[in-house]
Amino acid sequence: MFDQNQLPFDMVQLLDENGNGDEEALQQFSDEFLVTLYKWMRKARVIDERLLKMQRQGRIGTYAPFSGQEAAQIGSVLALEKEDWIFPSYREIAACLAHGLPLTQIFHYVRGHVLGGRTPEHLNIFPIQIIIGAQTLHATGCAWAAKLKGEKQVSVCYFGDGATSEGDFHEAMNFASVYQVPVIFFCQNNQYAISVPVHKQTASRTIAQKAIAYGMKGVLVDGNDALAVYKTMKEAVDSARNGEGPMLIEALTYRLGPHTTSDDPTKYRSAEEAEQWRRKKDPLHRLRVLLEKRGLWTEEKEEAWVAQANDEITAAYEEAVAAETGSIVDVFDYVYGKPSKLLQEQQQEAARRKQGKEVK
Ligand SMILES: Cc1ncc(C[n+]2csc(CCOP(=O)(O)OP(=O)(O)O)c2C)c(N)n1
Ligand SMILES: [Mg+2]
Repeated sequence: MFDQNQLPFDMVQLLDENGNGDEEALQQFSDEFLVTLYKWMRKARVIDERLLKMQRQGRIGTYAPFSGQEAAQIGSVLALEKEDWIFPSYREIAACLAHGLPLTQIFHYVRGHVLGGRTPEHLNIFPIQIIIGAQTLHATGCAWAAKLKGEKQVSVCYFGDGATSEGDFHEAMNFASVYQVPVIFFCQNNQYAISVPVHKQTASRTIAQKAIAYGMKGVLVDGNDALAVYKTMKEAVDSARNGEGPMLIEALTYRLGPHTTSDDPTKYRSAEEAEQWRRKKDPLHRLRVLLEKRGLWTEEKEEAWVAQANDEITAAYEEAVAAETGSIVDVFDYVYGKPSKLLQEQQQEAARRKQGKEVK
């Protein structure tokens, strides 16, 4: 039988589960950077927990929690330049925020407001993708455009382990490598696609090794180690920016919560399994230990950071609630740059019905 263990895919890790690592390797990260990284991750955790509660209170719609995946998202996004494009799925709320998306936008999105699908003009963040894997093609196209125009922007698509079974993923990988476009395929392998565990998703030992077939570099990184993720992503982005083509990164992580607020994970995995990850491999814990060793963390600071995050959440929520409710007539404006004749007719009909008070 083919022995996949021969393939060169050791996991990149700088900080182990207890916050220890090679001192020399850790010296490359400044105190300021470590605090920024940790504060973002802490804030992301608070936001995720609040959003989950708000869904239970009926304040927002269906929500896909990302707790456990903060290091993968924040670590990777902080390695980008503001001009770089990101193509998120519904799971990457933390990545979107750290790349500049205002929290109010997230509230618009989870409250089903039309504004939630529109990124403010100056931000290079694609709308949140629900169709599994589709954004891999959009990112590849965007990166190809940058290459043709001679621009230096890199495109990063975020997707899950389940997305690697979609044709879109393979088409995007193939095209990106043939045309050597500056795109990074960043897979958050959180080990489940709803109820399907990763060993039922693929027979490959790693997702990273799928890169070999397309003639591109693949790297497996500990997705709960924010420093390893940052370093891996920085190298990938620098090389793509220098014209050295695409890369596939597999960040091995774990979704601590349900797939979405409509899911009950106890139906397909043991509570014990999730608890083990929460207790032993929490991405925040190991970074906090490092910060503490450097004298950068105290309980008071933590409390202040959490309080600040909570205030921001309350303010963003209130701003979103105060926004004028959209009308059914508006949604047609945001489908294409120039609306088709059919859409125009539908919009006119919606306007007529609205006048007749048949719709809102
Ligand atoms: C093309 C397509 N097929 C099926 C679905 C239904 N669906 C929503 S989420 C999901 C699982 C995706 O798992 P993964 O790619 O691992 O991402 P994760 O949710 O774990 O972040 C599926 C099958 C969909 N949204 N799009
Ligand atoms: Mg998954």
